[in-house]
Amino acid sequence: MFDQLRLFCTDNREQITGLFERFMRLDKMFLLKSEIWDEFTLYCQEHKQQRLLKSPMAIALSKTQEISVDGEWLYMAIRPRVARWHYLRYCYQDGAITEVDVAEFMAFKEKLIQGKYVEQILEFDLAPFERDFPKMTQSRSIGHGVEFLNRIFSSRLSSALTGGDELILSFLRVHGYNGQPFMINDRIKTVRALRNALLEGVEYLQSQKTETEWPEMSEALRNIGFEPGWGRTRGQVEVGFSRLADLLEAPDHQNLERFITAVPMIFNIVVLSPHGFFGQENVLGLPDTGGQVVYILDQVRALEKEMKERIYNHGLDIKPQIIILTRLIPEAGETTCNVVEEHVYGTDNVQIVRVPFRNEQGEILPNWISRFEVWPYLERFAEEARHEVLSRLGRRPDLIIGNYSDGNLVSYLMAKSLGVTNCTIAHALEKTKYLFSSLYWKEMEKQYHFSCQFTADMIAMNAADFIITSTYQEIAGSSDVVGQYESYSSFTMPELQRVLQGIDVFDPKFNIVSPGADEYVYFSYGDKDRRFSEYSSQIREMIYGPPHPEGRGSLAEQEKPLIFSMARLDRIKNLTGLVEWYGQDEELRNRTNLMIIGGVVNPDESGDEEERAQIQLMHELFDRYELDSEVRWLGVRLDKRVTGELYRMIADAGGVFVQPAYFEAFGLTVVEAMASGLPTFATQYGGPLEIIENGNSGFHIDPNHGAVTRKILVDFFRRCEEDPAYWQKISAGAIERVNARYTWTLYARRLLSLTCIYGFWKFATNLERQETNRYLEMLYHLQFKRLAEGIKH
Ligand code: UDP
Ligand code: LCN
Repeated sequence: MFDQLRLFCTDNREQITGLFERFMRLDKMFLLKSEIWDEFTLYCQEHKQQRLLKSPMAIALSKTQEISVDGEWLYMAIRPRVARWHYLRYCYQDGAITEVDVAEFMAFKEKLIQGKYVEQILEFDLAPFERDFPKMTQSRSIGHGVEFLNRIFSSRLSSALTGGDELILSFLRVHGYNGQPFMINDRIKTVRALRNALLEGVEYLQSQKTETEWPEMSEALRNIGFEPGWGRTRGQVEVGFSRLADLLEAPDHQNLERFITAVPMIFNIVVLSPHGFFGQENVLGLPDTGGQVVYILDQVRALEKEMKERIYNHGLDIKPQIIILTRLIPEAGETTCNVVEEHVYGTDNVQIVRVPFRNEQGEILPNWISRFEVWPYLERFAEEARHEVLSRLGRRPDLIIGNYSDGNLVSYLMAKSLGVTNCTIAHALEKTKYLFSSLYWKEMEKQYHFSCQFTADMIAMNAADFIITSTYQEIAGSSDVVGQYESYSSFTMPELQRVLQGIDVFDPKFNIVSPGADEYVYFSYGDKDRRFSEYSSQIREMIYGPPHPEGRGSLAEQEKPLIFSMARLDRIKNLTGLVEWYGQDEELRNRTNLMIIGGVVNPDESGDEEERAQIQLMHELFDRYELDSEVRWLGVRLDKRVTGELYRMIADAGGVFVQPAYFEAFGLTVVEAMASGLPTFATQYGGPLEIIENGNSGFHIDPNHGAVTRKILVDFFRRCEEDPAYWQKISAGAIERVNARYTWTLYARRLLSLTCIYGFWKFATNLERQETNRYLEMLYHLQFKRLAEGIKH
């Protein structure tokens, strides 16, 4: 592509110069994808250069994500395929196009911001540390890291085993619980002895009745060299023995995965989620408190259930335990965030444990603070949290799961000091949420402290043993859109750091494991027998009742279907955008009512800057478009059973759900609404692009093009009027999609299996990445801590 482009530019210098001068005259230093393409097509039209539209320049520009420009030079960042980048430089003076490296591209952007080239800046680059580390090469493999590792390492393992390597043997030896060894004892000293023991073991098992359980066989098997953990029944133990025998004969990756995931390794898990209000009631919708809380509470329930089932099938009698560590907030309003310990409903042994944030003098911070301000408190929090965990479990946990940037950093610190497998989950990487968040970090620093956050992200992501993402697009985007993790591959924060390789999305640590929606709460409106009818009148009152004390607006024409949306009242959620589209569209107003749940209606009750601005804007829109009899806005926190029934009641009346965010990392409300059977219209930026198949299980909307979105909505309601089966079709498609792809049972199975496999490979290979970890430690101590100390309260 590049050679053709260069040739084309030489042969068509005049047109190319004209086009690039047009870019320059826009008087912007940085142009983004859609702008670049729009300007290019306009140029072709205005200069009657339609042939350019089929030229190598058109191909290059269609893949250009960004252009940086000044009076002398123009730099293009081209992404020809998912997660692959090339950088080109164009010189106005001689018309030459040259390919440059990422460092030069960054340096040029820094120059534009700072007004001069700055030679010396911290360059952060992980590539040299990872040269020998196996990486995937195909973009379709991204997010399937464990399969890749299994494939490449099982062939290595195969040759190691033929050479008499004792790897499997030593791996089996490390397992046990509270002094009780599992799997094998020291009667088995070599691989050959293991093979013989397995043969002898199978022979013995075949002499036993099918229903015989481990305790009856334990003595005989112990004498051969086996300890508990192989299974509860004779049949299970035999399967385990045969699998291992097969594996020792010829390790293929599927067999290996099956065997490793059946080894008892996970009894205790620690989950970290410091920021926001983490609680089980009265919290959803408060600032920084949304899907992550819902995700974790559903996650731990599913994990505990799966752990119990696995432990039972291993033939062990151990009660698994999960601890969620969050922040203790003494002034916690109507929440329980001031309580040190809370049992998680619907579980046997899962606790929320709260540890405070302390200032330098050791005093406890009394109030909620924004997720953007937590950085100076995390190291101390990690230290206290570690003591808490050790004293409660009496041992190290088997897995630490970090959530969001702060939780991931704490999990990094804890896993490092405890030597435990560490998994991180981003939920929402802020970098792609805010335009130019790294380039203009300085301007945003006071409010957002992205210098800390992006540095913390790089440390935690690179130190994690494995990373779970909810979708593929979260890692690597799509052919047109840059992925959230991909945005960390290279970027610059002028005057602070230039990142040449921050994260590599081809790293096999990435695995897509999608969350679900609690199936006991979010199920189809058509499932009449399961409905929570006890809430019907309360919900009817909520929707159609007179003005609500914590709301604004009451619906005058109750027979119209509802457009519903619910989210935290963050700017990015764009609930105000939806209200504005509605206000502007007469037909939509005639055909439907709008209901919004989010935030609080009184700005004085909000402690969050962004939320206050949104509340004010919402009131302005009500006034400007006179919406009080067509839009109902409630600033309430609902129990999730009420929410579930609310979705369904809106579906009963032919309504829809709209998720209008400028960007949504995943979007649990989207999955909840779809599971309830609501036709769902959700942003095309982020997770919903992958959750919804446009036109089948819902619709994508573009929050930046309100008029188009309004038309999509109006067309839908028109079509439903002509053909009511259309609503049913989309509703059924939504339910089907969620059932097939987004369930917590699938999630828990996968997460536990990943923990076993990464644990094994970490033990068996050099997955430890010691060099990388040493480098990250420097970044933590010399860069992150210094930045964090700059934030004071
Ligand atoms: N939610 C709620 N009340 C609100 C706002 C949100 O109950 O006022 C719940 C919603 O049902 C969903 C979660 O909070 O379970 C929001 O998750 P999502 O992934 O959609 O967005 P996030 O808030 O995490 O960005
Ligand atoms: C955070 C978000 O912003 C949402 O998009 C996700 O659905 C949620 O976390 C759960 O991962």
